[in-house]
Amino acid sequence: MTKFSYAEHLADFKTTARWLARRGWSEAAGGNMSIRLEALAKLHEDDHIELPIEVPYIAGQVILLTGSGTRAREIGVDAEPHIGLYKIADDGRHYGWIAGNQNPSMELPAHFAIHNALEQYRPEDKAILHTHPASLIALCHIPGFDNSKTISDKILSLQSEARLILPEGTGFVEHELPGSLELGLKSAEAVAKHHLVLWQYHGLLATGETLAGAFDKLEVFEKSARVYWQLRAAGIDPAGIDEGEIKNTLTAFGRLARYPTGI
Ligand code: 2HA
Ligand code: ZN
Repeated sequence: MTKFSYAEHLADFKTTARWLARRGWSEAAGGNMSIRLEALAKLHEDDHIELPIEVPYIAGQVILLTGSGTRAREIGVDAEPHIGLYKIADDGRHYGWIAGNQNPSMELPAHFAIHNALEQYRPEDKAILHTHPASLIALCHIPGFDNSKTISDKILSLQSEARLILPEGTGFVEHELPGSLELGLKSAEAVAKHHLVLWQYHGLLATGETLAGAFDKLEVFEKSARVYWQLRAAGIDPAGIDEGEIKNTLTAFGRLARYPTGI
């Protein structure tokens, strides 16, 4: 196996995976992660695998992506054998494996489509994290919790700082086949506005400047969902913090412009 060394990024994978496993959010081989890196000079010529989509914004860039069947609890011990390095061809329609793990996550189409959108809309976000947190998946089974606004308003109004960290709320994608191009394309559309995207009945996708940064947002959202379930278990259907108060808080921190208005 060709060796590669991106110590800083491997450390980000390792630490994040350790915490995903510790929190029970990536059971078995659930979840996957990737980091996009700037183009490197002439890394490889063998970028001939055809992509089901065009990703012109990340043409020539390289992506570190977790391998298929890799477990967070193992990546958290030794990241390198579980992560592959891929290069997007200059035509944005092909890619090739360069080094490391050679069997990419089934969510490769989603990761590539989302990196393409991030490069366009939020280029500072280089990391994508997908995982399966129970409190968030459970929300998808509540009647009416099938859109971005309802879920964001109900869940992020339960704790004073949740909306402050996630002013845009969460994006939402209805159930699609895991690993499908549709899931990737709808997620790519959602990340234009959101750092988080809830995949109905499946899990969460988070973006950040680093995996640790994406994990922060996931952690805040999941905490609020747990508060929600604790209240429901106590027989309370919480109204949440008043919207005026939420807007005051966002105003005080200069983030009101990121709060969506209307539907
Ligand atoms: O099992 O999480 O979405 C890997 C996944 C696919
Ligand atoms: Zn998944």
